[in-house]
Amino acid sequence: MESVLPGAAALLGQARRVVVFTGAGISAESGVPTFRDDLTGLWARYDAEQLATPEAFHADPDLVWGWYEWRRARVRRARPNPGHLATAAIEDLVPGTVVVTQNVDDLHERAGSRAPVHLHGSLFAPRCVGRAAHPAAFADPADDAADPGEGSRLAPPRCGHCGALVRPGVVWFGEALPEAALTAAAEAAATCDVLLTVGTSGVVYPAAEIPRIAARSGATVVQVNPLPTPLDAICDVNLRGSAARILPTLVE
Ligand code: BV8
Repeated sequence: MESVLPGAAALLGQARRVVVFTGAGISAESGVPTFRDDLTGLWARYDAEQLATPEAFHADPDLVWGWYEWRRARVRRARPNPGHLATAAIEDLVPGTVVVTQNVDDLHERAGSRAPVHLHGSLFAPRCVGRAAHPAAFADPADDAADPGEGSRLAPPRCGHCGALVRPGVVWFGEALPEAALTAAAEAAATCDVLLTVGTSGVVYPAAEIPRIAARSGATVVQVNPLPTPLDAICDVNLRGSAARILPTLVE
């Protein structure tokens, strides 16, 4: 039985500044695998250290690039779900809403969110590993590549400027988050009235600090997740259920 938040509409209706903080769980009902939960989680079949680190890419670029191209193909086939659409509706309801996502898919954008803050980069912004931050001087296969299939090995493209390998435009373990994104997310969390944390296990830092900043700043923190997480303790309300079912009830 999904739980609902009595007076949710009033909570959001009275809020001047809202942060919607999302993780892989909001994309689960679009068919995009999460990382850590149940058997569909990506990490259940792969070792994060094996694939989501610069060392892994250096050691085996074809395996890592193939994994990201498989994920990119899955996202391209996915559609935003009612959770993404409700998030965009919250932005319409409360103009001072900031969407902060750990996700590297583009489902928030495709649901109508205007400028989500991507803390961990994007599957759709591959970049040159060379020293200079070259513009996309390579034929990005995103548009026409077929699904390479899970576990496929694919040689990454080469940069047209310097010939270096092209890598996924995501933040790997051990890499710093984009400073502007992290600063914007922290400032939004420190000044919001309400923070909704949706579909995240809350274990990856520094992103997991964002809901904690909001709690310390006196905001009302509401969690949407079918399962308990370490964030339960800092939330004023824990709504047990899926993003696609619960978020629309907050904007009815
Ligand atoms: C850094 C890449 C320093 C992109 C990712 C020990 C303690 C604390 C921290 C550390 C530590 N050891 C190392 C660290 C740091 C490390 C870290 O936090 N490790 C953790 C695992 C302990 N962090 C880093 O390395 C970061 N960088 O610290 O750099 C630095 C500073 C300066 C200069 C140089 C270096 C980088 C972190 C980013 C790593 N990149 N991914 C990609 O491949 O996608 S992390 C990966 O986890 C994804 O990005 C993902 O977004 C992120 C968080 O996961 P979630 O989104 O929460 O997903 P998860 O599967 O875990 O949970 C899903 C949830 O949804 C579940 O709760 C489930 O119940 C729920 N759910 C399921 N279905 C639904 C649902 N909810 C709602 N509706 C549903 N239908």
